[in-house]
Amino acid sequence: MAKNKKSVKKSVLDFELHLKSVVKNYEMVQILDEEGKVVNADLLPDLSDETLVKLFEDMLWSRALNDRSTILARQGRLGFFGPTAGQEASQIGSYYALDKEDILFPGYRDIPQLVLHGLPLDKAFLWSRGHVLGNDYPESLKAMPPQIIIGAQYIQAAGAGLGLKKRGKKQVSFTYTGDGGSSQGDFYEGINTGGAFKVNTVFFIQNNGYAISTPRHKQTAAVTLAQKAAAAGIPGIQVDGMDALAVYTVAKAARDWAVAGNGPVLIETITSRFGAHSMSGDDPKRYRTQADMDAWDKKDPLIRMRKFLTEKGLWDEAKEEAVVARFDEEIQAAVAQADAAPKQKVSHMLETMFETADPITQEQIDKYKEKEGN
Ligand SMILES: Cc1ncc(C[n+]2csc(CCOP(=O)(O)OP(=O)(O)O)c2C)c(N)n1
Repeated sequence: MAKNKKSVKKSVLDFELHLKSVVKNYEMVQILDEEGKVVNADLLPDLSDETLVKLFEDMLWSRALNDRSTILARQGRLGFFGPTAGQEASQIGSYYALDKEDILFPGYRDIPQLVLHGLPLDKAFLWSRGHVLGNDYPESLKAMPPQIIIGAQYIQAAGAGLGLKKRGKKQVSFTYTGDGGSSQGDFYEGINTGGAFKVNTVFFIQNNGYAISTPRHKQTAAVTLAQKAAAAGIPGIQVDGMDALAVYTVAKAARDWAVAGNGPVLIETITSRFGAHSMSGDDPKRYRTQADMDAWDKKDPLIRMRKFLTEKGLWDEAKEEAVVARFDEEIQAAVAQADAAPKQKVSHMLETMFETADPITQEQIDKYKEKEGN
């Protein structure tokens, strides 16, 4: 047998060194610190003052939506609601890097991005209530309904990314899962397929530290979630998920990379959800310490963006009061619109399941219609 010319160095078996080098390769990207000071001017995105202000306004809108939805859920006026407060930089910052023509595969917590992409807010409320009209999307909206099966959207996004690639489109599919989602088989299948076919996709993991009550360190032994990309042969990058400008910059670079035909990117945003997992009886105080929650409160994405804009002379308290009051009015109007939707009937649900009903479904539709008296 021919001898290897180069002998493998003994250090290859130094697994501790290996782990350390992996950590080194996945340094978290940050542009704004907690005080809103620019700590990495090289990466500062070239956004106009107008866009910076709009980005912050959309983050405030998302917080207002979270706060109003929390109240509505407590009143029993919503069905499922996954709180989003704390994740505004991760969600809105990333969304700003994407295009209206890109295809969104959201998870259940990604309602803000879905609404910004074009889902009327009253329909988002109807979706929450399990109403069939909540899935009745405008023709122009390039998005799937929010995925409840954690991780499943990764496979679908990879498939859509492959379609875009094969058609030579300058568009991407983009999708979000959580830290828990990154332990799912679907997650690995999605990024693996994406890497093998160099699809037009941007994959996000919003690492908010908990999968319901399971902390990130019990979820996986991986040092970072971004490094999971290595197994798929795609770039993985970790970004401060409380810093909207950093998330935007990384997401924009990833989109450019994918659109240029290089394949997908996996982005891990380090973030925190300030509220409960959902409104179905979860109490974070039972699995999070007060010190942990206080530390994350200081990293609030709204605080640093507000300070940054104020320092630039683009923002003040009066502006904030006015926009937040307007958002609350708009959100309440959308609730009223959802309340006015026709009461859901079983026949309606069955009728909207297939474009053309098969004979058995049709029989059921007819039976229900008779019962419902129409
Ligand atoms: C395949 C699957 N298993 C279990 C569940 C139940 N479940 C709903 S949310 C959730 C935790 C998800 O946590 P993570 O992915 O970190 O996302 P986050 O909710 O924190 O945004 C689980 C286990 C599910 N929806 N789908």
